[in-house]
Amino acid sequence: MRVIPPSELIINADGSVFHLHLKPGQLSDKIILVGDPERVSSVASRFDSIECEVSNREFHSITGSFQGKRISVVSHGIGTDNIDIVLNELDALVNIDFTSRTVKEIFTQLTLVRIGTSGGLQHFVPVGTYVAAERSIGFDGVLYFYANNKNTRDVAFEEELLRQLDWKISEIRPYVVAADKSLIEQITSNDILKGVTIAANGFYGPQGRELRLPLADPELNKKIELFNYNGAQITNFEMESSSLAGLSAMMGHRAMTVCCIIAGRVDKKMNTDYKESLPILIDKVLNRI
Ligand code: R1P
Repeated sequence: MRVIPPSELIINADGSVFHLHLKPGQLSDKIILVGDPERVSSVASRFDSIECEVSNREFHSITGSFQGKRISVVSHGIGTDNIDIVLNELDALVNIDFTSRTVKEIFTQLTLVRIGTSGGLQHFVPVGTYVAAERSIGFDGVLYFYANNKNTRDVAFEEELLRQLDWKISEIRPYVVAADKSLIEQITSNDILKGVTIAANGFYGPQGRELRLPLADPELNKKIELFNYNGAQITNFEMESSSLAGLSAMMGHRAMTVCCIIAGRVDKKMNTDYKESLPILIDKVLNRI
């Protein structure tokens, strides 16, 4: 059996995993992921009891009980690269024996729901809408570093995307992955739109925001708005759903992202009071997870 060396799986002196600072046993198999470390406290404020709370860098975690369900809420910061850290460490906490440094014989499946904020890319996705990423388009490259990533990707969708967007950024090939189907059914209802979400690898240029630096393809957002693949249109931009869905599928976990639209990128509108609409989404996910 392969023993994973200390340089590959870094365990802190107190027995916790390198970045998250969680120890095996402190994590529930039901996990809510949020970007903002402060949002962790907001989710946990609804818990009936708190079991543990740890914090390191942007990674803030609380495990507790909500109406009889043991739930962990973990912040991942911003970006698909952070998701690589969070997913690998969450998976290691349940599927690797920290003493023998070997993969456990019995697999533990995690259920992961990311609650995020997002920019709408269509008139039918106005500020205030809740959108679940049934499919994600990754502008990042995280998945490409793992073997057999093609098995989790929708290559036909990717080809159509490159064609319709007349993709000019040849150094990057966007990839397409699906969220866990059963989890999407469990979490969404008529109140949450099922959409196609782009996980951008940046907030400004990669989402078509031009401040001082000109864009490589100034027409990209317009083409994204017009894209249509068998009736599916691209609904929103955020920054994590692709690597979350892709890595989770490859590891055998159930994962999805649901976002509250706080900016209308087509209408050029912004809701700076979004902290008011997120609690409603948090309650829906807590009740349904
Ligand atoms: C950018 O401001 C951040 O907000 C969105 C993006 O995905 C990115 O993480 O989500 P969160 O509000 O969950 O962080």
